[in-house]
Amino acid sequence: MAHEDRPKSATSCPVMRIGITGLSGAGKSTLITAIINHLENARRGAMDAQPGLAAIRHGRWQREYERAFDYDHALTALTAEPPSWPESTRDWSIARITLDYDRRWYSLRPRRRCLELFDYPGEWLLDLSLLDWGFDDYTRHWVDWLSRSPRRHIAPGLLDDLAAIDPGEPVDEARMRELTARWSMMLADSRLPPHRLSRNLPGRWLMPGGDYDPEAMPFLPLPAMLHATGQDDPDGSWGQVCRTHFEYYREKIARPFFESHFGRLDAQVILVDLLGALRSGQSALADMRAALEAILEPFRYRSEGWLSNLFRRRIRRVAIVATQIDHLLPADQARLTRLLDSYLFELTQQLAGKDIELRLFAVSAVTAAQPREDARGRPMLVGVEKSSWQKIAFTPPSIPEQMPHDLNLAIDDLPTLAPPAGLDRARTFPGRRVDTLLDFLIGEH
Ligand SMILES: Nc1nc2c(ncn2[C@@H]2O[C@H](COP(=O)(O)OP(=O)(O)OP(=O)(O)O)[C@@H](O)[C@H]2O)c(=O)[nH]1
Ligand SMILES: [Mg+2]
Repeated sequence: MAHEDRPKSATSCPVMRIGITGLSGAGKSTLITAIINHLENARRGAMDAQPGLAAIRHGRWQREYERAFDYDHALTALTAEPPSWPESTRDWSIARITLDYDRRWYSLRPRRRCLELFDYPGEWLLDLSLLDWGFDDYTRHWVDWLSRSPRRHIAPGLLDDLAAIDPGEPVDEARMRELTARWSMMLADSRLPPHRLSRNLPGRWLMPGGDYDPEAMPFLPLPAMLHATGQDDPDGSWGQVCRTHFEYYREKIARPFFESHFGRLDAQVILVDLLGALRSGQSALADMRAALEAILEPFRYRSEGWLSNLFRRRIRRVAIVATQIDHLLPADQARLTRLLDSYLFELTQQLAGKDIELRLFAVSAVTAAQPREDARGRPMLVGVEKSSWQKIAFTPPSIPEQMPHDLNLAIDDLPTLAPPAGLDRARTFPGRRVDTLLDFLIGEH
């Protein structure tokens, strides 16, 4: 592992910091909880199958830090009777774990390392795309997205109403409030089933975090600006206000987040709800892939822009991880990895040979469904339904190994499950491939 020149923490322990992100509900908090649980149970063989992790003797979660990831809360929820999933999180936090290693007496490798898992909303990561945009680019993208299905149908008339605004006219506050309310609704509906679209910019509109209020400085795309003659819009006009607010958002909200956090990441994990996107079909799959391409753009081009420099300063490993695969039969879980591979083939091709290692994974952080056979010997899954707490048996849809080139693939709906009963902090949570993912991120090879 080439981490020897890492910064040290206050306790002089070399730090490895890994970003963990994914859109709301992708499974970040549950995966971080499962990772800490695996590391805490190192002594009990939680990671014995991974030679790269074999030297880890002990992992200890650190509670007493500012903005510490709330492992206590997640454990309380998962191990309660009946168990529930960790509550949804709305801001960033960091899980700090000290790792003690078994070393031979002559080994020069550190005997202790600090692992930091930086949990932040994937919605914010999507704002990467708009850092290079002017307000006209922002408008142009939204005109394109809103004029196509399914967004055209999610917000009927919204594009026309925005296009009818004369950027030179003074802002009408009531009209602004009405349109921003429709805008928020369009973003929320785009994100939710049945659409499950990913590129719902600006990212903090739906997921503001602690220090941003979208209503305080609202901005909307103004299609009429794209045909304007180029003269400056007067103060207080739609054009001037929306442009100023957009630039404020880009410079004072989005950019500082990347500047203060990204230069310090050694690796980045991006969780994707591939099963969710498959339930919604072609447009959700296309939008999610476009979002991933936009996010990984800084790695694709060897440009000297600040963004590329910032990202490539440290980040060497990127994992794209399909989550919640316990909703599938074991044979389909393996096929899902190949499907992910086929889905993201072009992206992995583009990044091959660049100075990052991109790897795809399909994991279940906490397996909630158990494989069984029905009376005729056919495989099925049993689990407990999340809202009704009823025990259910279901036959999940089978998964093909290849993604059709036009992404025209959809699977049937799947039930949402409650966590399994009987989880205990002192034993490894049942999961799939959490250890393989960890090995890729921090393993010593
Ligand atoms: N079956 C199963 N469901 C999971 C698993 N991980 C997450 N889920 C489901 O996904 C939901 C969201 O998981 P979280 O871990 O809270 O996801 P998150 O990305 O932290 O979500 P936010 O904090 O809202 O952004 C949970 O409430 C569960 O319903 C898993 O490993 N197996
Ligand atoms: Mg969370």
